[in-house]
Amino acid sequence: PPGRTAFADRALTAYLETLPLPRARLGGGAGDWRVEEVGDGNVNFVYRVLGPSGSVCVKQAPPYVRVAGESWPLTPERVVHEYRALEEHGRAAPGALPAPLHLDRDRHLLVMEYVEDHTVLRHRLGRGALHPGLGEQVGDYLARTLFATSDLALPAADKRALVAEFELNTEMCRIMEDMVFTEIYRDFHRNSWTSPELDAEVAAVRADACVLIAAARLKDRYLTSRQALLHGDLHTGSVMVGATGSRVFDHEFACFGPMGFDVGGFLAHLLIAYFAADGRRGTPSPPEDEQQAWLLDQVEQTWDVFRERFLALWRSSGRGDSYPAALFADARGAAALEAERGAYLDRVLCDSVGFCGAELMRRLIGFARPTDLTGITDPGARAACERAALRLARSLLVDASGHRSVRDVTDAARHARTG
Ligand code: SR1
Ligand code: MG
Repeated sequence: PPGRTAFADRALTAYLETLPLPRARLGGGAGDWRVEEVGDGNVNFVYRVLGPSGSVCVKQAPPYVRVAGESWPLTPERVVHEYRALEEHGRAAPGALPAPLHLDRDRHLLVMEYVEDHTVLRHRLGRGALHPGLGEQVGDYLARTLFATSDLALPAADKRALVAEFELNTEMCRIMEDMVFTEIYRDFHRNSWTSPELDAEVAAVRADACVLIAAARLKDRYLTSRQALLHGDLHTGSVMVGATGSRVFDHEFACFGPMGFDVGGFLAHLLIAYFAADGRRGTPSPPEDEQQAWLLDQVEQTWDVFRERFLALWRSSGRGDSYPAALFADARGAAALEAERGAYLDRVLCDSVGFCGAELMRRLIGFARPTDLTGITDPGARAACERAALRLARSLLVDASGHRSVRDVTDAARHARTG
């Protein structure tokens, strides 16, 4: 039945021939098109279809988690939310996402631009490479998308309608709620870590009331905040990089939530790459290599650019219903509002630091451990860098507000690395 299994190549090309936009991009007809399965994520089937004039990407959501099969059912409706998030975020940050071309609600399938000559950021980082401008590009994406979908930019009625639409992505949010904030803190069959090397650390984390309370507080924030439309799973596997910049994709976990969930999630994966670089080389030891210094610089750049561009957008386009302009029209009001803008961003930083710690923690000891870490073949070297990352995760989680600037975060990463 449609949507239940991977497409056979011929069925896919015959199907695409019926769609005007993809057909125009590809050129020629179905007989001229080549299909490659390119997905390496946990959840969906992804194809690149190449024609004489161009290519498209087809993503199909089976009613289960691809890597687990039918033993782990999952709503295929996720593709609808992904498509809608591509539209909403694409409007806010033109050029920063692949262009959506077609949504088929019955087949649970979307077609989008295939971004040629780009590489998944995680793969690039795993080879020790840099991508100049990364922090600037992702910081800009975050500022534009999070601002545009917040109450600072949107009239309340429009915002409520969008919130209501994305509330329906509840099964995907449930995965995040469970995976990030709950499952890793107890015995659960899908958890995994470098065992036995990290057994004692995992036991200590689970017995640490400060960690458990901090994680629960963040879960509460994720559950209750409707601050902006999030990507919802922004990591280095959700960003493609190339000579012309970066593209953010894979919005299937999109929902309204706290801005810091996206910002902190991305920072966590830059930091995972930072620690993993030691694992690839052996035991952590100073000095940092060139990539590690660059990664910490990108942590700072991402936040600094996000903050500055968000503030600029607020000053120029803050026409939403919160902070009503009429109340801050005179000079005293304007000064008070400008101070409040800084305080708002300070609160986003505090959230981001906490969520960064939570994401680090779950990627070290839960399901979906990243290839930066699993690719380190020597368990001793892997455990050593993971131990350092766990130290940072704990400190960001339990003392988010103690990290008052992004430089406090990068200092803490250096400190955790050297023990
Ligand atoms: C159902 S597993 C979900 C996790 O794996 C995917 O790769 C996502 O990144 C998510 O964190
Ligand atoms: Mg994904």
